[in-house]
Amino acid sequence: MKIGIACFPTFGGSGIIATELAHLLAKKHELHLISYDKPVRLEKDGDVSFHKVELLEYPLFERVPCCYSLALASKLADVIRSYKLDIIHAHYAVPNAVSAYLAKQICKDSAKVVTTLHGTDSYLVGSHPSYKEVTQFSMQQSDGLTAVSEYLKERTMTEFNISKEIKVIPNFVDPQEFRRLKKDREQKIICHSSNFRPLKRIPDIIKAFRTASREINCKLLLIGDGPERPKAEKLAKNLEISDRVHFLGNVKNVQEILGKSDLFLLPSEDESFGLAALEAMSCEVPVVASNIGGLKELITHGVDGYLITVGDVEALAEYSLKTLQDPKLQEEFGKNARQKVLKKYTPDKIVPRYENLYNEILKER
Ligand code: GMT
Repeated sequence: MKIGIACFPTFGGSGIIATELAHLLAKKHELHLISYDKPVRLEKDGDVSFHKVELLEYPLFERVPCCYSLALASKLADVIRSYKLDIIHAHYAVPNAVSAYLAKQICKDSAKVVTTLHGTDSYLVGSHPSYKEVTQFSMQQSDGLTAVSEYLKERTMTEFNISKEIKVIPNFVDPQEFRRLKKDREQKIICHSSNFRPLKRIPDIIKAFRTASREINCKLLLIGDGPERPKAEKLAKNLEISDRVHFLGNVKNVQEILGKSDLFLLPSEDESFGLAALEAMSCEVPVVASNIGGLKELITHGVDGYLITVGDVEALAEYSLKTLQDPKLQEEFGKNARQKVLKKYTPDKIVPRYENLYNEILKER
């Protein structure tokens, strides 16, 4: 098969999954990745051809940033024609699925479109009145539509009134890459990684860490960057724990930190899947997370982590301490987490599901 993947190249989970999927599919198929920049996890001299979407800078577009959707559609059409693609797989509906639809029309239906919804593209950005109509249309027009969790499927069906079947294909992680590493210090490491948006509730993590750090020798590693970071740095300073809270910014090899961590915190308000938690689980790291969305499908309370009510900082601290003060429990949860990953979330379990979907759609052609 000849497959084109359109995604965001940034540190977010959708871009990561799209890029990893491209690499894995490239073992059997011809793969093209189309975006405005090289995605973080795209190997330099790998087997995936990268096609950069060039943007025209024009004064008229300054306050009307419509040019990316159009440039992406043109680039997709160009790649479909030049390489005779069978499938365009759009990760994140806005604008990727919309551009893919346009490209398909330009190329007179010669390639089929699969859209994978990752969460915020559906219920946050996509459901905004300015985008809802066009997002709904692009979902409905996709030849195949997938969501990364049951939660996202249900929510999309309710909010968008979609009649098209949405297949749930969860995210995956490479257990060879994301594994336990040897730690050289006794100090406990609590970890979090995200794009530091308000819905990630970084202040809850910092406050819970302060409580935990009064009882045990630990440090907090915060991976990622985003709008909440300056506020979070200020909070750590005000709480006088700056010496133990480390802001690492965007990190390329996140597995090197996760592999040595003892606990992962994800107290988000919303999370369609929680890829960051899955990566931690693969490294045998127990997760304390909110009892919401895709996290409820991923984590089993009292087996491989704990689930708390959103905003319950006390419970976040309590469960963190409970895990870290009991090495046996920490190890048991970590092992259970890894087992779950191996059973349900490895590439060999997930990638064929996308291939089957492509094949089903192409059969109808
Ligand atoms: O968390 C974000 O805001 C980034 C966003 C993205 O597009 O990368 O993440 C979404 O997709 C990830 C990959 O499928 C999921 O693991 C995240 O749960 C989801 N984020 C939200 O639903 C908030």
